[in-house]
Amino acid sequence: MAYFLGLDSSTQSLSAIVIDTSEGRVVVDESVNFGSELPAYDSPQGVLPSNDPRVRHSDPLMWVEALELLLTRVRERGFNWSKVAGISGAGQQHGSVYLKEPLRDAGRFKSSQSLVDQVRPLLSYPSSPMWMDSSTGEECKEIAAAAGGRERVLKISGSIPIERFTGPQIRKIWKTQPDAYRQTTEIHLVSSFMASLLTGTSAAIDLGDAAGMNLLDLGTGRWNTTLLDATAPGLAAKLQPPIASHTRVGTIAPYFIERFGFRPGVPVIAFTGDNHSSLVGMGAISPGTRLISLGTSDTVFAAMDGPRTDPNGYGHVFGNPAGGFMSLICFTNGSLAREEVSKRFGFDWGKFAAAIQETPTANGGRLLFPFFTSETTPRIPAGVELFGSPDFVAWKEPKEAIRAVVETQALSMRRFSEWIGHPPKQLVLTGGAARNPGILRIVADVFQCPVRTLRVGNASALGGALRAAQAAGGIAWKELFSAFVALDPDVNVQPDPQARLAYEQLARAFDEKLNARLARNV
Ligand code: XUL
Repeated sequence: MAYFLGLDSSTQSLSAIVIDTSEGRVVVDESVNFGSELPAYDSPQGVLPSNDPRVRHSDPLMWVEALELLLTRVRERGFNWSKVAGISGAGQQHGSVYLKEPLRDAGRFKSSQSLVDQVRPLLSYPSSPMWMDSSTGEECKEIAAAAGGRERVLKISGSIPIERFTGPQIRKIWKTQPDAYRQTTEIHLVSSFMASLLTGTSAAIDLGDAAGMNLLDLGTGRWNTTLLDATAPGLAAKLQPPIASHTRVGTIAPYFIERFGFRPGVPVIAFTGDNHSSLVGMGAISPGTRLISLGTSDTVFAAMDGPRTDPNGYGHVFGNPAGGFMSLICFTNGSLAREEVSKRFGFDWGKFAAAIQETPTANGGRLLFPFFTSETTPRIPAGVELFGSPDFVAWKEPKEAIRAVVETQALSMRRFSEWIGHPPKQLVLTGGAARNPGILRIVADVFQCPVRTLRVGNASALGGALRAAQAAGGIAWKELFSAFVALDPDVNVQPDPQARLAYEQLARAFDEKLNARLARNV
């Protein structure tokens, strides 16, 4: 059999891609949107409402229900799940799920009942702190102090203590929900939780995603005792040892065989983080290509030849699921900010694209700090600011505001990715916004670097399918990439040398204003 399934449990949706490796074709490409299709979870953008703007949690049962809905839908559209020979996938990074008991018996989920009803009683804490959460500033300080300082945590784990990372989030649960913490026997990331559902048994966290927890020793690939102790008591017992990303974590559980017609014995390969999976789905597992994913968050990432860390503490080093390391910088206000500005003017994506076409390079010096929610790079509380003409500042120049948000985001990506080293020779973009030619032009001109996109849009779900084909099907990366990862021949945006000067000036203004804002927040 030559069919492999990749899943991507991201912030706003769950997606599935099935590849047919004998024909080199994508045969299923389907998504469930949490906000519009599962309104009962009250999470229009995949996140539960909260009175505190720093607190961001999701309902893990929403992900469970989305899985059932997605598998049902694909089957109803005529695909036969018995064709699938291997499964892997990805989850949004950092989010954690708290279970009362580890899953040991693959047969415990009965196909006569819904999966949601069977998972609900297993949760020791009803919601999952997720990557948009920025409420753990105190916990980060405490962890740094207990572990010998931020620099030491950076050296061990590849990142200073970061609010959204799982370790600080676990510490907060321990401090604020001691009963729930005590009842928890196993903590999962979104990735290992999804894999555990599919196998019916607890899947370990993979080394790639584990690096986003502030708990892993990047050098040894083991949980670090100093960091575990600095985070919460008894934590080691609640985490299985991390595993290499190509590990087979089990086979498909009877529940899915009986309910959806999967073949018994189909291997499930460890799930990883969504950015890690995109690295694979973009065919960039070796150093050389700089990638930008324009999703709910925007991320800039690349495979690395060694674990170099960001001296400013914004960037991260994660495990590369194909071995070695990857760098990553995450900008929380990605699509989130683009959507907010569009909503403000009632613009759809067509009008958004036109606005960029109808406004000039560097926008007469206008800038829009798009921090609709607190930002992680740079670390800054929520607060939107506009700089430019009085009308612009008063939100009376819609087209200019659209261009300004995209230009400011691109300038920020350039400034905060410099530590990766070697200016990129080419940028490959993915994510919904990468279909917008105006955004591609701005990125090419700001970075003064050619910009390409890929033919298959959902790089993270594709990465899951490719990882399944490599690990379960024994197919070489090279073969998989040449069949499935093609640059779009119609998109090759060369930088305009004349834009260089305009953007150098705008970059100086951006740096000045951002430094002033950062100084205010100290
Ligand atoms: C990366 C990060 C986000 C999430 C969302 O560190 O927090 O990119 O993975 O998808």
